[in-house]
Amino acid sequence: MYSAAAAAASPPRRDFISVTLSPEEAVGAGGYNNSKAWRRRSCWRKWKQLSRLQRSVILFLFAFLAVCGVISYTALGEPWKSLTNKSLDDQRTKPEVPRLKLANPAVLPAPRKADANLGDYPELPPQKQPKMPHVRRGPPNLQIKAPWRDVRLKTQHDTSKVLEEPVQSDKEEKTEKSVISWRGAVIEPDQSTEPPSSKIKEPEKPSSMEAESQKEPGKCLEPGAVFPFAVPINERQMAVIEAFRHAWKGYKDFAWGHDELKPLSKSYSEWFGLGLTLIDALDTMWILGLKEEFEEARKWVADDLVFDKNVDVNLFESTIRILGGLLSTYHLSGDSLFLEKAKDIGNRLMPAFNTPSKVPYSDVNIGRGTAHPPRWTSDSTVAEVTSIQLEFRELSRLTGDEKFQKAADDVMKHVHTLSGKNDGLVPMFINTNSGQFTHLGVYTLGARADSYYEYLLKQWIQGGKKENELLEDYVRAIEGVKKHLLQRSQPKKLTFVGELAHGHFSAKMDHLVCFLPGTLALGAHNGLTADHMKLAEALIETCHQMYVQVETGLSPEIVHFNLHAQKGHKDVEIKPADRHNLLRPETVESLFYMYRFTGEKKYQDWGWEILQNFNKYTRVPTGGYTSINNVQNPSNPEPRDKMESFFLGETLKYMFLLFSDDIDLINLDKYVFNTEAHPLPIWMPA
Ligand code: DMJ
Repeated sequence: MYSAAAAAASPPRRDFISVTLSPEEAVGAGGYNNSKAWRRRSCWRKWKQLSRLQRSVILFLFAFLAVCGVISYTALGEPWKSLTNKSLDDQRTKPEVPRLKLANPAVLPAPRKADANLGDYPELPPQKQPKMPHVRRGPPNLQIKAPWRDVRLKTQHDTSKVLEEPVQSDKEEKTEKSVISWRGAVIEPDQSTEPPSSKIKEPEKPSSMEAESQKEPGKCLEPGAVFPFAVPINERQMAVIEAFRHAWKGYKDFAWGHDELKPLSKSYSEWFGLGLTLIDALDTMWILGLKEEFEEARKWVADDLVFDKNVDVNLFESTIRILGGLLSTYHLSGDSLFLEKAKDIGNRLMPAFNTPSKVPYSDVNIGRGTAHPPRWTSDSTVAEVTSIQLEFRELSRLTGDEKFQKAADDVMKHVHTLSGKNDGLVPMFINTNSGQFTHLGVYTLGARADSYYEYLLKQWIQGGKKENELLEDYVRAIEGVKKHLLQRSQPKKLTFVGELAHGHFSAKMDHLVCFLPGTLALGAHNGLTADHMKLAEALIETCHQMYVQVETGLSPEIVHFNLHAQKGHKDVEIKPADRHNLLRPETVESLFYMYRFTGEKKYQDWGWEILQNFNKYTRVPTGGYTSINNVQNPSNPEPRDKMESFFLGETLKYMFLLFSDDIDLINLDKYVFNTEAHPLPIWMPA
């Protein structure tokens, strides 16, 4: 959802007037004289020497600072009240938690979504992995024994581009320390929020639909049960399983229990310190039928996953990856361990909603129960606060505790009423104090806004298509996209979704926008008009072209489309800062929906090409796949040494489902995928 490259693009122009005092002026012509009267006269003389413009600017600056001071004093009033002696003591005495390194706030005043992981965050220096007893080195075991499906993988011919020398591990940075703070003020949890240990009601019995689905093949099976695929898996699915096992081998060997694998330096990086890749991958292993791997991972969750940690997590990222991953794994496996863990993290995330507006803060300390926005702003990202609802609503349904759903639904109801939209399109930021949109006038379907649109439709589907406001907002927004953001490129006349900034159209499209064809197709499948499907077909062709028009056959993070035909120019142009590929899933995700709903084989073929190219340019022989820096250079794609958790959580899962001809393998009339590809059940009418 977040693109640091996008955020870093076009830093604001900084105008300033410099006032230079020469050394002579500074000490006075007659040498140094420190008397008060002299200093007063000297200052006055310097002031008089300034031009009228310089004096006006200085006076204006003073006036501006004074006004800012008054405003922030007012705005900070509430949080400052919560600054207690105890929390200050904590600040002084307790060890502080590592925090994300801040981008230069003066240049990038907005909150960052950390998922881009573009090297801005402190990473632990590569460490020698303690040898885990269960770590299996050597060739992966390619055979899965009964009672699970017997997957005998032909060893895929490794066409990998050899990613020869391990790159230098990222610059080692000392982690910046901080206590949970908002501009220096410690924010205490609202007393009304239940502490993590609060008693939660017994899980609800599975809904009638779940009960029904448990009788069916491939649905909500008991752990350890055979996963009976109605349709035998095919060669392409086997290739996905092989890719998954290769990625998993790297994770197991070098990053077990840590957030992300660094496959080249054979180490890992921590973001939240919660085994992110492992949790994100749980339901993929279940769906792919990798029982052995699943059981090992389950054991880690049971024995080692602890949320009682003094660590800041991003509300959105931990909701979609951790809470979403645990909930879907609970549904697929029926194993209550995952529901217990889901309740635990869900409770620990709740302090984020304790804001004046109820629009949640971006960050929560899950050990302390405190929450805060980024240090340099009280804004949250619109996509982040509106893309946590599927998970919190499902948690309420399962636990019978409505507080999760209420907090999440309140945000949507509030956003529904807000002004500042443009034909249903929303700005990218929202203020947690006022609850109003900020940075008005900029509209994108990419970073910081994308999954707002996705979750409007998906919540409506999850809730049984009854919540009309969600549908209205979704349909209006798609009309807004058509009216303001659609254009056609040259020479191929590809339909693409650009961006609008204060009335100016930009032909820029993030790869993230490639979720949209899939979402449009899902809407059409659920009864929305046929023109949504037509648009989906046009846009998935465009996303496909974002791969095939590039030298490696892999899409960059961002493209710019040519609006005018120029000899020798393709539709897609790539700026040097945008030519990385993070193994993102969005195009494969949309290909999956398109194939499910149309049955057109070309979508499978397009996905197959992408898998081949991931194998060719991003596969690391010793295990794992890596993000790359340059999709335009097949002879050196410049590996980045990072395997994002969504490669296992999303990309490979959608690949496997795309190549399947079994519509009951996560039936889209029974499950809705969260934005991290974790399937959650659609609620049946009571
Ligand atoms: C994932 O974390 C989610 O799909 C999110 O919605 C967008 N960013 C990444 C994948 O690109």
